[in-house]
Amino acid sequence: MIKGTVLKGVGGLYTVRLDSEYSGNKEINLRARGAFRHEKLVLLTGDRVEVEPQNDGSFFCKSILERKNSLIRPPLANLDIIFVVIPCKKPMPSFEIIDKMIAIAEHNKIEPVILITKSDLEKDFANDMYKIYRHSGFDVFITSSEQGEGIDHVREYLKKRTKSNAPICAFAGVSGAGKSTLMNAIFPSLSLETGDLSHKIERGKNTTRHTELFSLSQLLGSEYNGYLADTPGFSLLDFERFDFFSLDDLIYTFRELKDSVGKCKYTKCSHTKEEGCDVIARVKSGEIEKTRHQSYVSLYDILKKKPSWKK
Ligand SMILES: Nc1nc2c(ncn2[C@@H]2O[C@H](COP(=O)(O)OP(=O)(O)O)[C@@H](O)[C@H]2O)c(=O)[nH]1
Ligand SMILES: [Mg+2]
Ligand SMILES: [Zn+2]
Repeated sequence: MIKGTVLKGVGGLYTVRLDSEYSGNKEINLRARGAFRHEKLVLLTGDRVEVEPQNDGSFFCKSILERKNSLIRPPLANLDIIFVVIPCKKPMPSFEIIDKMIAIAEHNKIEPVILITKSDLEKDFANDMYKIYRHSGFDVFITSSEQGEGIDHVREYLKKRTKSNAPICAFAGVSGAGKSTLMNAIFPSLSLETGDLSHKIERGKNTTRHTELFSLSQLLGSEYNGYLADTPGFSLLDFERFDFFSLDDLIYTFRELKDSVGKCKYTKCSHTKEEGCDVIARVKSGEIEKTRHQSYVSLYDILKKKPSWKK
């Protein structure tokens, strides 16, 4: 059986990188068709598939292997590491959006790594963010594609993470965060399209239209494995409507909060305002960052309002 990974899909035509060469080819194209289409299965970038060569030389997708996870935004399957790209300015980030992205990643067993961009625009804010997320238990990088800050660190980090594993990694964040520019700075051979935010809206064009995986053995060298994706930025409105998980799961998506489970005065503690709450005590002592707890409370309120049939 020939297996491979879906690198991209544009207009129903998918590019698959095979695990080993077939007839001298490592990459093939295929269309989702026949029986496959009737099952209403939609291939996602990152999917692991079994393919079969046809008599006419084309390929047929036999099955999609079980997914570790799948996201709607960015539209990707089997993600292992998500680089949450946060600009210091232009557009100004909100902690709630950042922590929501992190929570969604954690819930889907995707490791969030924080990439602060455009540090040339707002150095103090970059440092504050760095402290908050390091203290909360994440790997964090401060970068400026403009000034070259942090670029080598991120490249080295990718090498470290892909030497003995083959993770699927993606850069994700709001439109205009500097994702494509940063990927170009790390890997000049990529030359991804980048653009000014206001410019994009004016022309109604989104510079990164689809999600494509790039092979890290091609970008970093043959001793490295896995894939890296640039993703189309989402607008904040898209993200507001984002439907994710239930109230009971929430605490487990905040890695530094979940140690408090079972330690509060009330067993049904919501960790938002109760007396005798271990989370609140740890916020007061400075062990938990205030902004992280504030995001937890906002997400708690959103999830509480969610109709029960959606839970
Ligand atoms: N000042 C500054 N601007 C940046 C930096 N990185 C990206 N930009 C600008 O931010 C805008 C959006 O960048 P882009 O990479 O297309 O963002 P994406 O939508 O996240 O892929 C572009 O006008 C870039 O020139 C940076 O490090 N510093
Ligand atoms: Mg882009
Ligand atoms: Zn509590």
